[in-house]
Formats: sequence, structure tokens, C-alpha cells
Amino acid sequence: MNELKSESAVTGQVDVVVVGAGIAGVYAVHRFREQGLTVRAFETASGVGGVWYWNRYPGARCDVESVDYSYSFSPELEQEWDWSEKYATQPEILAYVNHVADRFDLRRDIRFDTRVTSATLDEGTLRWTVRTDRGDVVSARFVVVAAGPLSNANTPAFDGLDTFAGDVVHTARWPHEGVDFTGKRVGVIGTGSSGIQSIPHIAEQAEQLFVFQRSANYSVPAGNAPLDDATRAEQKAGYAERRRLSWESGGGSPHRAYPKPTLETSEDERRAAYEERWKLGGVLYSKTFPDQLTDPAANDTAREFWEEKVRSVIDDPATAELLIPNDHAIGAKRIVTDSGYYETYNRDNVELVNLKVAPIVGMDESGITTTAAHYDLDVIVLATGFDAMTGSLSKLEIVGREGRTLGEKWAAGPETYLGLGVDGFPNFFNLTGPGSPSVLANMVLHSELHVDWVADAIAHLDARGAAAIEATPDAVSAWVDECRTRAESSLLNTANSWYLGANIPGRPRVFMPFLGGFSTYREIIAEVAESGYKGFDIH
Ligand code: N01
Repeated sequence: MNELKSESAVTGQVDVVVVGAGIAGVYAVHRFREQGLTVRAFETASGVGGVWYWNRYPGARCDVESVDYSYSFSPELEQEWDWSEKYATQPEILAYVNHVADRFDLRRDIRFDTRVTSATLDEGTLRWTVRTDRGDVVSARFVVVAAGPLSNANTPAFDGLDTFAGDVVHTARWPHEGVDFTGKRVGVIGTGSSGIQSIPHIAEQAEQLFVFQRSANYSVPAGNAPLDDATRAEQKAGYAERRRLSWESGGGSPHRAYPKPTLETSEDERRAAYEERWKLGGVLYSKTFPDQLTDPAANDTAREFWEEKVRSVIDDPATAELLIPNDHAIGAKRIVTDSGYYETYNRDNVELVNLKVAPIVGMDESGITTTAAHYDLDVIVLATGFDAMTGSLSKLEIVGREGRTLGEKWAAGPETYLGLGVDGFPNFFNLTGPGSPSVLANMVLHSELHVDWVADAIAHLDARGAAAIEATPDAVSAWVDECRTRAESSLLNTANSWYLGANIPGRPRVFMPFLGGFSTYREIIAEVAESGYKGFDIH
């Protein structure tokens, strides 16, 4: 195998090709290598980090506590890394992933600035030929895609966007040198997590900020705080227990829902529970009570408490009215974790534009036109999200048995067994994607869970001298039913969210993550492995 830094194309044979060097890909390189496998990873970016490499917009911050959003595989790593804040910023997480890559000497197996374009199965040898945009051609026994569920930035097809004379930046492709908004008239389109996190920072710099909102979202303050030495020491001493609780939890962090259903509590008790979660901050507010995302009446109590809090910090009641969602249950789209978002609308230089009553018609040289007005702008910020879950995979041509592509197979929506296997695609694994808890869980622990499962499966094959592991069509169909049934009982299935592909015109409406919870999923896949990989053909 050629030196990966070289300009010349990489050729040869390896055990595993890993696609992507974000949180999951970086760990995959380490784990497979530890198992004695040869590994080649390809990464489109110039460095490791995945979402944390690309999403450099001001205010980008994780909504899982730093101490939990960190690898668990190395106790030494846990002890030596110091997080500076309760919820880490993008630069700190990126520094952490870089530290991991250096500490475990992973870069030598990663080829950066290189996009995998195709992976094609040879049915005779059961090997995959992987090709890249730099002319690399590598033959691998296994292909492990770690491209991430939120990596394919979505730029809606706005009429005339390319005629705009100012700068256009996407939150998920933020310029490395940053953007100076000083003295500028700025338009932000989109009020999901990326918009809501960046808007307060842009407002502080810009001369004038217009926020173009199509749908209002629920956001809860992060309750972020610096971590002092005593807290850090306490967290490090308690890591083992914290991890145990996380592995046994519904979402991969150590916090538990209130031990009673919502409506079996008194109002005082309920408010105290919401208040406690509010102080914890962010996304876990949607899981204060165990039935909050299944029982509409329970959900209503969470929404009412949220509404009271939010209205109390917005000066103008008419603006508050626009910022309160009226089209989905709280938590049915991912709750945003913000710092000073609603207060930003009290500033004189910020105006909320309601696209529900006056949609965007298009852009021209000077700005954005809606059906009601024209807005003169110097910069347009697209906080318009991602073609999530399947978007990055669909850019790769993955050709399985009988020349059938994964895109064709998934035309009506992704179909997997355990999120890990697809019939007709032996030795092909997609990490943390559809059919697994994916974005509903702590992605660092989820990545470890998936990589460890795949590594164990490979060891199982090697111990038996088997060539391949392949999901059976029956197992895929049963798992698709299982995922659908679980989604049907949840309020998450009722919103027009990216969990269902509802944000991308033409995507089939299918709830893609597995909704049974992280620990349940972990038990299921462990049991499948222990049973000798039932539901998979091993040949
Ligand atoms: O994307 P989104 P995001 N015209 O899809 C609007 C994770 N994340 O990048 O709702 C006008 O949520 C769209 O409007 P609507 C997190 O899991 C985490 O913000 O479709 N508007 C919406 O307001 C998150 O859920 C963090 O009506 C248009 C916005 O753009 C996920 O990534 C930080 C439009 C897109 O919101 C995605 O978040 C950042 C159009 N044509 C991201 N098209 C953390 O805190 C789209 N919109 C860890």
C-alpha cells in the first residue's frame, strides 16, 4: 500500500475500507487495527472530526454534556483530557478528535481530501472494489461507511441564489477563516439548531439581522457553565458509573426520566421536575417524563411549561407569538439547545421575518424577495440543514449483488437489519444510520457500539474461516416492521422533521432511526451476536 500522504493513487488490498474520519471513522481505524486488521480510511475533509470539522459557525456547541460526549474505549484518554465547559464548543470537540487521532497514531491510515465515489461487490470473491475521486482503487473484504447521518448539507433550490452579489455561507460548510459580520446586513434562513445557535452571535456583530423563519422550533437554554477543577475531578472519578448508566439508558447519557408518568404527578411535582430538567439544559427536556413523547396530554404539560418560560424573556408579544411553534409536539423535532436565542429578538437590530405568511420568492443581486417585501443584504447565511441519514450514502455508488445499487434498493426508504446489514450487500456496514438509534442517542457511544459489533462480527468470521456475513431478506423485512411499529406509537412520527426525510423534496416519508432506545437496541444486537448472528447468513 502506498504512503497515504502521497499524491499518487492508492492501490492494493486491505481487510477494511472505512469511509469517513469523523467520530465513528476515527474509532473504527483504531479498533480494527487493534484487532490485527489492515485498514484504509478515506476522508473528504482535510482533517478528522466529521461534523465538528465542517460546522464551524459561531455558537456551534454540542447538546450532550462534554463528559458524556467523549470516547469510553480508553480509561487513560478519559483521565488525561480536560473539558473546559459543561457543553463543549465545536473548536474544543475538534481539538479532542485531533488529539485522539494523534494519541493513537491514526492519521497514517487515513487519506484526507479524498472522496469515495463507489464500492462495487465482486460476487465471485466477495471482495469490494472501492474507488475515490483521486483515482485510488482499493480491494477490501469489508466496507464500513462512517459518513455520518448529518453530513450532507442541504441547500434548497432558491431561484436566483447564484445571482446574489454578496457572500452566501452555509452553516455546515462554514469558512475556516470565519465570517466578519461587522457593519453588515445579514439574512439567516432557517431556525433549526444551526440557525438558533448562530443567530445570537451574528446579531451581536451585524448592523442588521433578518431571520427568515418558516417553522418555529422549540429551544431550551443550554445552561452551559465552565467546568472547574473540582467538578472535573469528580467527573473523572465517577466515569465508570457514569458510563454504566449511559450504556443502560434510552439515549446514551446517564440521566434518567422521572420515575412516574407525567399525569400521575401533582402539578407542583411536575413543575419541579421540569424546572430541574430546564436547569440541566437542552435536549433532555423532551425526556423529563417517560411518556412525554408518546402521550399528547403529557406532552402538552411540557409544552405549556416551555411556553411560559420562553414568553417571559421576549419583550414583544407579537414576536413571541411567531416564535412559539403551533405545528408539532415539543420534542417531536429535535429540541434545540441555545444560549440567549429568544432574548436576541429584544435587540433593535434583529427582525423576524415570517415565511409562513410571505414565503421566499427568490434572490437577486441585492438580497432576498418574499411575497411581501424585498430585503437588501450583504450576507446570506443558509442554516437550512441536511439531507439527513441517507444523504451522504446516496452520493456513493454502492453496487451489491446482481449489479443492484443501494440507492435502487432503498428507493422507497432505507431497509436494514439492525441498521447494520442489508440483504444483497455482504460485508457492507453502515454505522449509526437508519435502522439504529442513530441521532437519537449520544453519537460517540453509539459509534463505539457499532464499531465494536462490526469488529466482533469480523472476528467471528475469521475464527470460522468464513468469507462473509450477509443479512437475510426475512431479517431485514422483520426489522423494518419492528422499526415502523415502534415509530407509530411515538409523537416523533408526527412532525415534518428530517428524521422522516420530510425536509427534502422527493424523499420517501419513513421514520429512519430505531425508536426503541439505546440500551434496548444494544441488548438486541448483543443477543444477535451471542446467538451466532441469527438473521445473518455466514458463508
Ligand atoms: O437543520 P434543520 P439544522 N425555505 O433541518 C429551514 C443537529 N445539530 O442544521 O422547519 C425556508 O433542523 C427549515 O424550515 P422548516 C441536530 O440534530 C445539532 O439546524 O423545514 N426555510 C429549518 O428551520 C439538528 O436537529 C447541533 O420549515 C428553509 C431550517 O432551515 C440537526 O443537526 C447543532 C428551507 C433547517 O433546520 C439539523 O439542524 C446543529 C427553505 N427552502 C445541528 N429549507 C447541536 O446543538 C429549510 N429551511 C449539537
